[in-house]
Amino acid sequence: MNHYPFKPTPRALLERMLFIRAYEEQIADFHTKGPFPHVCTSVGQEASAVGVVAALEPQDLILTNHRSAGHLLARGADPGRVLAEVMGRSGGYCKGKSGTLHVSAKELGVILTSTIVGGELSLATGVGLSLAMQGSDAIAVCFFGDGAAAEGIFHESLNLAAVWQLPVLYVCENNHWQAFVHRNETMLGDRISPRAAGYGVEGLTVDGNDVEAVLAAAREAADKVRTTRKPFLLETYTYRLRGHMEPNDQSYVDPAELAFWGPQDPILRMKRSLLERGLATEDGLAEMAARAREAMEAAAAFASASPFPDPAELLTDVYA
Ligand SMILES: Cc1ncc(C[n+]2csc(CCOP(=O)(O)OP(=O)(O)O)c2C)c(N)n1
Ligand SMILES: [Mg+2]
Repeated sequence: MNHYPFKPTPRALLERMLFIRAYEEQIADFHTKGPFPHVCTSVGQEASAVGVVAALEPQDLILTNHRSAGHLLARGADPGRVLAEVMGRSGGYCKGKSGTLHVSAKELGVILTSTIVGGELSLATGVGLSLAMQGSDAIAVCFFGDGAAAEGIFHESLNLAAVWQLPVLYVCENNHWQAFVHRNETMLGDRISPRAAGYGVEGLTVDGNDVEAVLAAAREAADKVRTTRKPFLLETYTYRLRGHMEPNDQSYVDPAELAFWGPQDPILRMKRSLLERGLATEDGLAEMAARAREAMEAAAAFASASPFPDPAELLTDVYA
């Protein structure tokens, strides 16, 4: 698979979502087999990652949160190296020193995973300032959750980006959950994007489970940020189909909610759409999914065979 850049045809969009899903399933599979690091998966949110990232240019910089694998893989990260990082192996993107919660892939412009909820928001504003000072044509893109949007740092980051006119595309993945707390307990109203108006920033909510709708909205938003050099708040309205982290636990989730969102799975929807439009066959879709699974088996073999970092490397690549 040619990881990056890719031409976002309808089939390629589905293929990349399947690739991410297969990666997350590989993580879940590891958890059924024995001790494995906790990982926050993004099952159900693949359209948000793929649609937004497909709208970006190679020079753009991405900051993300604890649910970052989809963003990395959408950008073309090698799943073996992402997995190796999760497992603390030297073959990982950060030589096994970051783990899942801090992984970055500088060569892909994915410069930060923040495990501090909302931390990516203020850092993205800082990256936007840096791009503005350099006169760059790149934009910064910041993925964060609905929970982060309830923090004070959201206000400070958007306000400053608006006042200083910084080229940042803020992408709120509103997945209905904030760890083990339903967003109904922490916010009134359904949407995050109307908050943008309070800062004089343009905001938009898109159906985050429709990958082509996300791509179209993200293109429009990214173009605006690129040309006006002002921030934009895009909300991808989606749903987290698994628990907060692996191993999966959804005992606290209302089964009726899961039953509603299950059929809204972005991969199911895109498959149906391709079949209806005659852009794929059932056999073709099965082959596509099988290729993704094979790629993940190879990734798992690579990561498992990768050695742990040499203790002599403990203090290299570390800022003090
Ligand atoms: C500052 C801070 N507070 C609390 C946590 C613990 N925590 C990790 S993820 C999370 C929920 C985040 O929810 P949201 O921003 O909606 O992101 P999602 O997990 O849904 O992608 C919390 C509270 C943390 N990592 N950082
Ligand atoms: Mg959330």
